[in-house]
Amino acid sequence: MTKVVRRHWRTAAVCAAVFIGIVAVLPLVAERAPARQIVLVTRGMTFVLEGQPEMNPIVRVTAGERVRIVVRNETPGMVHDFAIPSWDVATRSLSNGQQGSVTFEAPTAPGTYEYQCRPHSEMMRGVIEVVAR
Ligand SMILES: [Cu+2]
Repeated sequence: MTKVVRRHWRTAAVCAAVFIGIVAVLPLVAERAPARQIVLVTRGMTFVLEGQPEMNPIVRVTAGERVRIVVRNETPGMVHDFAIPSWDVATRSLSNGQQGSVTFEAPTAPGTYEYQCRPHSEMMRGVIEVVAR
């Protein structure tokens, strides 16, 4: 083989390797669609959306949407968590200054679901509203 032909073979092999690599990785990337992030912080014995005043707000998500809810405990001296009992998701217990998260795919049908802090479920509770696309 001449030098030129050998170089072409090497280029073709590199291209093939890159192509196979892309094809192999694409399904993984597609499965991990980025989740929209919603940040809740605790204020005393309530939840608020970061930067907003409303206590225990309605958290709106779109049907089928992939969502990550990050919860940060900003209540000195209190342990909180965040759970959506009917979906069986919950953070671990969070001390002041700690944060946890839950990631989920919202149901495809509109509806309302309760969220709560399990240790203080009488005061720290609200609704996740799944709205139609
Ligand atoms: Cu709590």
